[in-house]
Amino acid sequence: MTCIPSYDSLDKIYDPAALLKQGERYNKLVSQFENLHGRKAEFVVRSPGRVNLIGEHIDYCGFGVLPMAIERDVIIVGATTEEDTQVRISNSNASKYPTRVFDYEGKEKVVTIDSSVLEWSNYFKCGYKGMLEKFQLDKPKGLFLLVDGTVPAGGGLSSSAAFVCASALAVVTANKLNISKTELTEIAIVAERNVGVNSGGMDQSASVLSEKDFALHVEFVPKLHTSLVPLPKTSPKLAFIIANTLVTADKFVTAPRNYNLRVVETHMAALFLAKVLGLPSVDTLKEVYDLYYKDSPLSEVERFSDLLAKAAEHFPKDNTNGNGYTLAEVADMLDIPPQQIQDKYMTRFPVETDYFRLVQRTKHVLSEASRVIEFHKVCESADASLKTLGDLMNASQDSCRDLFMCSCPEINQVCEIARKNGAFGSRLSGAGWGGSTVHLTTEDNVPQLIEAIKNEFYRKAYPNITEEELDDAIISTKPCSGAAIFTGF
Ligand code: NG1
Repeated sequence: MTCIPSYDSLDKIYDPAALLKQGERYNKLVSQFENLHGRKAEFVVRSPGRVNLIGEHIDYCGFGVLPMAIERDVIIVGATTEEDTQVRISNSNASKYPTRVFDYEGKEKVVTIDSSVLEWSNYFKCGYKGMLEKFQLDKPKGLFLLVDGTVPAGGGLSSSAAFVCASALAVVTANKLNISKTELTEIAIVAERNVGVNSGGMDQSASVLSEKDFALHVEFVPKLHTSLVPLPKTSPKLAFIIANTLVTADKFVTAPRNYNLRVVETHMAALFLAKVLGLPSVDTLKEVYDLYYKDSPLSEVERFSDLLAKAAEHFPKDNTNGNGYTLAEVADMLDIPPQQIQDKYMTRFPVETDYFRLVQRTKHVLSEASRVIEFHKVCESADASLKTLGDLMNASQDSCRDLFMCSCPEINQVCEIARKNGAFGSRLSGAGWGGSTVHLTTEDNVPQLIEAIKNEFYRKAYPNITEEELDDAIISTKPCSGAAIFTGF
């Protein structure tokens, strides 16, 4: 069993260039904790955000994705008490995230999470509930906690997963429980759904299972499996830039029209394809792919092209000029009463729409899953070409924009500027509809690319933006290590 690593020095976690700043941050937090809670800190845990290099909106369809952990993270400093089972949780940004206190509600319930409100401590509760449901403790330790996050909220870099994973790890550490990295990840994936978003598993996997200097190929079927992906050793060295559009993509608020709707559309597409291809009823497009090509001599990528062609052949023409199918039409296509579709797919996570765009979503998911496989192959080949990787990223962005409709004008604009200024590939990263973009370039081009995006995008879109805000919005990043316990304080 691979346990969560414990590090006594920050250089096992961060890049040398970041050590001074991170050292100051940790010291400040520990003393802030002691002032706030009037007791010594007993543990410090961290879990990072991630940038997704390729494979967008396909994790919940069961297909593999290729993210990497970044330096931005969530740190939790904590201490325990045997006297009660209360959790007292504060945030270093107290004006935005006020202190909350709640109590353990017993083995069955653990804690109530009201997913109808946007409440920062809900993300902690997800990790807390997930862990205590697993371990069924009679009396978990009372907790004093201080949280500090540097992953921008709603920025497409998985601030929520970083927080849920760090929270789960804090609960494990405080109660001296034993858990593997994979178990922690699996629990965090399910636990995060308690806030009301039907999320996939990419973010929690990247946050927990990443390792310094590698990207991560994450597969979900038949079970969670990750492999470290070396990034090409080019000269000049490859570099990634992350540019946050500063358009806040609040997945929680827009879920019924965006995220959760896409999840439902891809389930419907899977049901339809399974039906017309003579397969048993399934939930995901990955199941369709696996079942249909079980004994096929075709290569993985050929299977995707073949399935795309089959989909084009079988989906009926819609009556809405390409806007998609109504619920009644979908029900007809699936031969299932509309109410049954509502009950199964739209009750726990409600959706709001008149049309379901199954053709476009299927095209995106299958072509994107194929691009992930190609990207992975290129990274592992001896003569990996940044141009080929960049082309795949650009194709992913086009597909997100046109077929999955999860881009936005600001993302499109930043990608165009970047491509004109030496990015091999540029795309949105994460759920989209705002948030961050990721750009592949080489180290020598980083300053020029950052300057171009600052001038042509940020200073125009946000004329009052300060230099400090700019430096926070656009960063060069390297693959960082995953969740860890820090003992060197
Ligand atoms: P964000 O919102 O960027 O953290 C979300 C999902 C992922 C994945 C991407 C789209 C959560 C926690 N994460 O990422 O699982 O589906 O969208 O590829 O919901």
